[in-house]
Amino acid sequence: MAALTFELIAKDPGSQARLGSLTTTHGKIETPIFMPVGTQATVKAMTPEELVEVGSQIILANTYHLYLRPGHDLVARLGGLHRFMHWDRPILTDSGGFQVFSLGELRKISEEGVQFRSHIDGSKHFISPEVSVAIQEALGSDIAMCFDECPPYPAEYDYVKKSLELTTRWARRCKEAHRRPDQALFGIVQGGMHPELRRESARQIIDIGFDGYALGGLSVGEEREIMYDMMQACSDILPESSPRYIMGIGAPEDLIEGINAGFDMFDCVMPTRNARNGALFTSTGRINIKSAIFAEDEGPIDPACDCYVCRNYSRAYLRHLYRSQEILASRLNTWHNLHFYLNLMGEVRRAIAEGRFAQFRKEFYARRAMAEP
Ligand code: PRF
Ligand code: ZN
Repeated sequence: MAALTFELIAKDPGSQARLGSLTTTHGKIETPIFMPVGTQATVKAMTPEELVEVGSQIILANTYHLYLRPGHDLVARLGGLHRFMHWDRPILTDSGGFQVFSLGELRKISEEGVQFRSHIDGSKHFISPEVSVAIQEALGSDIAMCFDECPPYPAEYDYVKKSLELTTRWARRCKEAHRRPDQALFGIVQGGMHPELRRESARQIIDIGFDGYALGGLSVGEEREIMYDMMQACSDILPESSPRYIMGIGAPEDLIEGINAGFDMFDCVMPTRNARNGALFTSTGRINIKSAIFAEDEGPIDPACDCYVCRNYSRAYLRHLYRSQEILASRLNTWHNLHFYLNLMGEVRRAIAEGRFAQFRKEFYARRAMAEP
């Protein structure tokens, strides 16, 4: 059995949006899909049962963090990541590339790999494409990602060109090092904010051949329009028969634009991190629950939401919990935000299945009084 199969179920007539079904070792997921981020083998504030309750089908975990603590060998000895964290559905692991590059001063890049110091205790480490693959195999995720270099923004054309070529050489090494027949491996397209470099990177990564393709290096400080242009630059080059993933994206409107450009998978800390800061998503836009205007508001976060939180708690109570720094504030806010994201993906899938995604996208912006990009 292949580690991964992707079935294209429908294509929207008025856009590039696709409806698909992705089968992994730990089961099937429907696409387009949002993957909640569980960096440390936990989606902060939620049990796995609660993640299922809000509609999660697949989650993301991070190689860098789990390598440093508790260690991938320990996780392997305890039966792998699924068993360790009590999550028996699909898991995608990011390769550590992006996380290591975010360390700034603490890292050094060479052809061989990246040397860095731990953000936890300052100890010295080295991750190469081979090491990243070995860690992800030990963790036992369903989908592993290639080890890539995410160039900073802004960056010079020549730097970005050299960087994408390094990412290609690393991708080849990842594919050669990858052994687990029950784990899929995705390639990552880089190329900064230059459409021709994006296309060049995409061609090189496709040439090597992977189970799926991701866009890295987006949402690193560039304007939204530029990010959307990069999605468009790659979408007609990527093979139609493979799943396409945009890494670390984004706000609800970024997901809509990614789907509109033909992408299938997304992940971002935004719903979970924002929740812990009191920023909540609604069908008409974002609110901050700490605002005084909610002090005596008996209504739910979003009258259009049917989640457990919106059915049972008022804005006034949630504001009180947040201001009192109660643990329940993080739990309930995360619950609602994840439900919001996953429900949005469900609505998107229904719209594509019925051939009305273009109309859905228009209404999405109209509800928020936002201009369409
Ligand atoms: N590479 C990897 N993971 C990532 C990114 C990347 O470029 C991004 C950029 N948005 C998020 N996560 N490996
Ligand atoms: Zn809700």
